[in-house]
Amino acid sequence: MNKKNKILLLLLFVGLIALSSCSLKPLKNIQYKEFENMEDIDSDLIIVGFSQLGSESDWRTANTKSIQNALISENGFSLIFANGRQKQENQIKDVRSFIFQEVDYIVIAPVTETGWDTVLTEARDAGIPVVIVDRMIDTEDESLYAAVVGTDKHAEGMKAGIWLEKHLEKVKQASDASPDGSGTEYVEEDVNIVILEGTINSTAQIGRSQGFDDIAKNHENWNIIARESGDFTKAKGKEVMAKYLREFDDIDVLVSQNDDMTFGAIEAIQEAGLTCGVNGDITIISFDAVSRAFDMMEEGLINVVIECNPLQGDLISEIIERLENGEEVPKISYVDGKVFEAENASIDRIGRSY
Ligand code: GZL
Repeated sequence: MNKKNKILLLLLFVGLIALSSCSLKPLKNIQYKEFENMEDIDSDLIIVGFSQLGSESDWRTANTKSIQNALISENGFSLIFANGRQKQENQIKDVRSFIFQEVDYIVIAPVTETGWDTVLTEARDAGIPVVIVDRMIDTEDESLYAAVVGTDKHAEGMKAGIWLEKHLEKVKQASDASPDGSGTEYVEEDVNIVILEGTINSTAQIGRSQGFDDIAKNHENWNIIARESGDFTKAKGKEVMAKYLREFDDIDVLVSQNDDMTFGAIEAIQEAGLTCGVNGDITIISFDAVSRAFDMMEEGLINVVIECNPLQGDLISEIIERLENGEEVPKISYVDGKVFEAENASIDRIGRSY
């Protein structure tokens, strides 16, 4: 079916939805590009259906903007966006809607790793290439996707563990050189760690947990006394941290797998009458590096943030163009991230776009 007919079908589909809106529940969260008239439709546009997993965090907002800003008509694209609201069943419906509309490509940020084989087999059988972004899917069948664009979550978890090793070494050196000159023997005290995990079975939760654990297992005095999901949201992060603070009276370190959960945890810590961050009661390691996290590092409330770069739109656009031209593309492409510490936050944030 040529592009013109595809777009006619799309308009017919939209028209049917509009006419039947009184009876059918409109396909929620599906935003259609409005075409004034046929002349507005450039039949050479590459039509992309984008199933975003949700809008749960500042990181997700930046990721969505990056992709929407890259897949624009000036760059040769027509984007259909769907927000899955952090539910796999919504994303599966959205992907099926894209298949029905015979889009040219499907881009999906899968909320969790498992349960995608059936719907992605339907996409493959319909001849629609799929680009997985941000998080990964767990499948034996690599033919279900043409490419993956994301970040190395296991490496991010290891960076957090390595930072904590260095931080504790600095504390030890400061203790050994204690001002009273007594050369107090630094006792390898127990380091009590609590973890706020992201959405369970998401690549970010799996990778960051395994990466941190791979470092923690080398330290007998590191005690991970609690780990529970805050589902990457501020509200749930605050709720779980408040529970930790009720259960434990000696938390030394919080490892929070995204900044939004960290923001909630900081509120819980302060409401419990404790301090956090640089020279605080509780050392905080966070992930993402969104703008508000830099604000909090500048206030000394967060010690370190492990960056997970959400700006993936340009790379996705480039990969789709190469696929469209029949070129080979890497199966997995990672965007790099850095480690930002409170002491350097004011300088490091200069020029950042999110
Ligand atoms: C990481 C991404 C995570 C972010 C969270 O790649 O999947 O999801 O760390 C977001 O902020 O909710």
